[in-house]
Amino acid sequence: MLIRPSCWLAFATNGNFRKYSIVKMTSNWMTEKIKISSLSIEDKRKTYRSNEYVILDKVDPWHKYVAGSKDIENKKHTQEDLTEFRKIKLNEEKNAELAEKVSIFRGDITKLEIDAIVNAANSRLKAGGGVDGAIHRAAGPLLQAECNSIGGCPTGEARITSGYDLPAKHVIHTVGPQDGSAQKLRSCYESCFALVKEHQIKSVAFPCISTGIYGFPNRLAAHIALQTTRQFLEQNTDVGRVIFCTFMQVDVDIYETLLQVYFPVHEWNYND
Ligand code: AR6
Repeated sequence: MLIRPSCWLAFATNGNFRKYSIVKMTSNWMTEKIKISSLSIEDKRKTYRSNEYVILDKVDPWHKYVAGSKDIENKKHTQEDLTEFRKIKLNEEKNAELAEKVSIFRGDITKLEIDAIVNAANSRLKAGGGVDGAIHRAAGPLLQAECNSIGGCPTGEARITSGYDLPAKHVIHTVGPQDGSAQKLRSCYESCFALVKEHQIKSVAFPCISTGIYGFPNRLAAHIALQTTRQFLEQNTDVGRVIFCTFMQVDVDIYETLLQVYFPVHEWNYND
């Protein structure tokens, strides 16, 4: 029987047991990681901390989302949006295929039952606030134990762990910039996609990295997310779904506007 991780945390309050319990936490996360990866989906669902989870089929692909939203075409991009958009060149032949692969999901990223969710972490990989705090609470203490074994992550890079009690199999931790650097935020998305490719992840969800506590401008952050995603999906056909998880109304509006530009569902696009 696997002893619940909370027992080890309780033991850690006693000085004599501290070292012993940390060793146990380390072996615990390794054991649990292996165990989770071998569970059937039915058994894995019994380990989730919350009964509310969202399966991938319940997240509409972008072309369906557009068809089902009455006023979405009233959300117009600006001239500045087009200037930013024209920094990348689309392979227009991929428009229809890619409009089935990207999605907007509004809500709590910890509910998604997918291959990987991305965490907007800090460079020490210590549970913080915002989406990071939500992910650690939903995954349980073994997530922190595995993060501790990694040690840290520089800004603009990414590290992967198991998802433990989350519905997501993996968590990809990336550290967004605190200084407004667009280059470093781009590097976050590219580093996450490098791990997606390396680990053969088929579905991944991103929160709006750096736009909360780290204060990055929401609109430019969305351009960077969409540019890197478009470029990755054009080159990597194995990945089936990329979900943009929006939590604030401001981001819902921005993503609904800009996805129409980067992932056009019409015959034409804004480079014409
Ligand atoms: N699901 C999806 N998105 C969420 C959730 C959630 N449960 N909770 C918040 N967001 P932030 P950052 C959105 O501040 O700016 C932590 O302390 C939120 O509305 O979480 O990269 C870390 O440890 C916003 O749109 O991340 C770091 O120290 C987005 O997630 C620092 O915050 C990102 O906001 C990282 O700051």
